[in-house]
Amino acid sequence: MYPRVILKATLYKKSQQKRRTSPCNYKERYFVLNTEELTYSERRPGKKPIEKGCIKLSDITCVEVVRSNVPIPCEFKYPFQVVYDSYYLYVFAPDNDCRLKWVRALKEVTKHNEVSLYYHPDFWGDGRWRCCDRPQKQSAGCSEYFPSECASKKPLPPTPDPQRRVSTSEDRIVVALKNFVPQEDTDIPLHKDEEYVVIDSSEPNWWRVKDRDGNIGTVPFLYITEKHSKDSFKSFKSIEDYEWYNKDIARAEAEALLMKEDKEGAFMVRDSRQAGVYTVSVFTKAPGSNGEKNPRIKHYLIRETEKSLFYLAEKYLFPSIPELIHYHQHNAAGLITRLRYCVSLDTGNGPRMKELTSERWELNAEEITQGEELGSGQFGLVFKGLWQGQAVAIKTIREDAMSEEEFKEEAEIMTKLSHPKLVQLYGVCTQRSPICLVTEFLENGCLTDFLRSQRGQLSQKTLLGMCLDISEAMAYLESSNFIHRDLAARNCLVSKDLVVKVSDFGMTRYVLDDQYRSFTTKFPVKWSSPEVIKFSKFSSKSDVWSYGVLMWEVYSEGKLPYEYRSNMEVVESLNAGQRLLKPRLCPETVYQLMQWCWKEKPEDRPSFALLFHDLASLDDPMSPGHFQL
Ligand code: 4IP
Repeated sequence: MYPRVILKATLYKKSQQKRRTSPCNYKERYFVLNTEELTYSERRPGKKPIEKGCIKLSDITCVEVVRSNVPIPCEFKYPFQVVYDSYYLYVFAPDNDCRLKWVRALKEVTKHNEVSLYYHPDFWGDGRWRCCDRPQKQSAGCSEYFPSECASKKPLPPTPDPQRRVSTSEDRIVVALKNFVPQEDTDIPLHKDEEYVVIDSSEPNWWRVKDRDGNIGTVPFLYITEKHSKDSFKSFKSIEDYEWYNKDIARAEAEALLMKEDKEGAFMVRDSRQAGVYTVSVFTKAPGSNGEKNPRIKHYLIRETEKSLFYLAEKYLFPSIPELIHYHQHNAAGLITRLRYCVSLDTGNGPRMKELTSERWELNAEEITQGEELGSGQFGLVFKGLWQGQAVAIKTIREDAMSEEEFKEEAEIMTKLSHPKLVQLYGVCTQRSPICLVTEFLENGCLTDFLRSQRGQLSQKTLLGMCLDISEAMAYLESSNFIHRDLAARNCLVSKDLVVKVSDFGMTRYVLDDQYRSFTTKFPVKWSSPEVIKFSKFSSKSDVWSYGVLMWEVYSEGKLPYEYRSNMEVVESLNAGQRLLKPRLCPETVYQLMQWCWKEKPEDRPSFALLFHDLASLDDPMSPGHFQL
């Protein structure tokens, strides 16, 4: 009897590189799964298919989706893995439905095999498992493997209890830093500021969590942060236990304390003149609609509905005052500003600003040793230094150069962004003055200076390799929904092994210099896309435009784009459809990619994943490094 065909489709596969010298490539293959084997063939128009590989189902020990944020250099972007005889076959489906269909079918036909107990959820590449960093390809997996569909199926959500309690006191709680839209069946959505219980944190990039309705699923680690018990209103009994509450402070005294602090969003909760009622007093410098003087203190009465729910300026209702304050610490929602800092009267020492939590991006000043000056950056002087035994760059922040409060809000996300081609932000030290950012140190400094110093000595391979490194980092930022906003050679650094890394991502949002913010002298017009120049509309596609200019800088060996033209002249020439000319060293194929980046409409420009793929295909396939997943 012939085996019965279960599934067939055209998919992509990555070569398995069974031998040390096997090339790394991605090929379109026609896959057929029948009741005995999985085969893949090359199909050529008008010719008989040529079988290229055949895997006996009885040899398969694991079939699972691959979870990765590495850019995928082929047209199909949904990877899954078939492990057999200690080989790893990576197959790429065109969409998630197709991928799950194959994974389910393969799991079903192999569920009685002697399967693995553990597997690697991410790719093997660059000599390590991306999921657990182990350097041996044959090392045991780092995540539990569920051989059949039902074993990994999501449990039915429990009936929500009347209190809608998310957790018990022993649970590990995380809070969503951002909204997250599920990308796969096994993901659940995240809603900013909501709490989730951690179920499994063994995978570094994707944690399994439970939401308040009992749904369990995976979410990106980057988007969540552990909740500090100190921050939890559930562990407090009375309003008097909170740092933001000041008993027995009159309105005038509260105003004086807050004015002295002089920080946007500094606030306190105090007793109102009406007995049993509380007031929130907030400091602001925001312009008022009625010509109110600046800076000033706004006072909001905490009101109560008939059903004993509390609210402030707008009717966002909360069962308790601590929950109300917690919400407005994250959302202005009708207030003049978000409640950023609580100020309390500390008898003996005068007013004291209290941070709500000891953030994990906050570095201990005593562990940082400052060394020689390296130069001056956007916010102040940069020094070489030592932190935890490693060389670091210390970027000091001049007083009034940075919007510190806004930066701190995003600092945790930025420290979590981690990729071999991104300059790692280790943390921030706010205990010293001036405050400083501590980042990875790269020996060869800024890319512009490096290109200029090496003029005439850089090979085509090196130039292309630099562009590839940057596109890889940017593909990672793109997949993390993070916009750089100031991508240029001056914001890239070069390591001692000539790896180029992208730095200062997202930092322009915190620049307080008006010349920078208001599109005048310091605004990087020459790197900006038309929609940024016209409407300040930043996106990953506006980063792609800047990337085109950055490629031009690389192939011009560090020249200034539109060298002798003013910003105004550049804008006029762009409006007239003109673009930068091909640098002498730039091959036609690379220039075509630059021109693609400079399409007028953002949607006509390529994604970074595609740019990475196209650049990789121009590279020498035998070269180590760039092609490896
Ligand atoms: C080949 O590269 C193809 O990618 C093969 O895939 C692959 O075999 C070979 O890997 C790889 O060397 P070239 O076409 O450039 O020679 P396919 O057979 O689908 O064409 P796998 O084993 O991945 O099917 P090695 O490691 O088997 O050499």
